[in-house]
This record gives sequence, structure tokens and C-alpha cells, in this order.
Amino acid sequence: MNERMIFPVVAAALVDSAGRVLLQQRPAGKPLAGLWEFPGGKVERGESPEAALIRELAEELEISVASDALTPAGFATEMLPDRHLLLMLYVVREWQGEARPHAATALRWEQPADMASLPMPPADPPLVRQLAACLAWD
Ligand code: DCM
Repeated sequence: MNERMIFPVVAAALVDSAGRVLLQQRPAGKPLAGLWEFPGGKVERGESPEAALIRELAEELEISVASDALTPAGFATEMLPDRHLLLMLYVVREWQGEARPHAATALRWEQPADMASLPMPPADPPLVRQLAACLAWD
């Protein structure tokens, strides 16, 4: 039993009509700079994961997502020196607005099968595998 705090983080797999998924590149000066991640962020105290993700997508990408457009796709955990990250991924197929990078250096659309060659934060590759399985169901 460890005493590290659970640190909940939500992230989105925005899927376009060609089956490509949006990744954003973390900016210089932040932890994990330069790595490609599913957009998202920390769940604030008292916030639901879904509300947190809708807020983060508005802040980071300037897109608007309805709560019933969020489908859980998987989760991963990562033990950090000071906290235990719990990363929850949702599939999103419908949103309003065109994604623009506000918190990121760049955006790219990739097929999940092509993501293995990209440098990602440690918690994200297990989510890529869960996402691929989830999308294969549709
Ligand atoms: N994080 C992650 N993968 C993501 C999004 C976030 O591993 N797709 C991690 C990086 C940070 C924490 O979540 O440890 C908080 O993210 P941020 O620094 O963007 O607030």
C-alpha cells in the first residue's frame, strides 16, 4: 500500500471520418516537452471526468463537445515519484469547431496503427492499444 495521491487525468481520442486520431505535442518548458499526447488534462477537485474533459478540450483546442459524445475507451496508470497518475481515455467522434492548438506546439492526425513510432508520455502507449481494440469494434 503506498501513500501516493491518485492524480486523475482525462484525455480524448478525437476520431475523424478517416479513422485518424488527433495528437498534440507538449510545448517546451512543460514536463514531457516534445512528446505527442492525447489532448486532455487534470480533473479538478469536485469535477466529473466528463466535465473536466469537455473543459480541457475547449481550453486546449477551442472545440465544443457534448457529454453524450464521450465514450469511455480505456484507462492506464503510471507511478510517478510524487503521485499515481490515473489516465482515462474517451473516444469522441462528434464535436463543434475546428481544433486549433492552444496548449500545444503542434497537432497531427494519425491512425492508431502509426502511433507506435511517435514519442509519447509513458501512460499513453497502453491507451493506443486499447483505443485500437475499441475502434476495431465499430
Ligand atoms: N498526461 C499524460 N498523457 C496525456 C495527458 C496528460 O501522461 N495524454 C500527464 C502529463 C502530466 C499530467 O498528465 O503528468 C498533467 O498534464 P498537464 O501537464 O498537461 O496538465
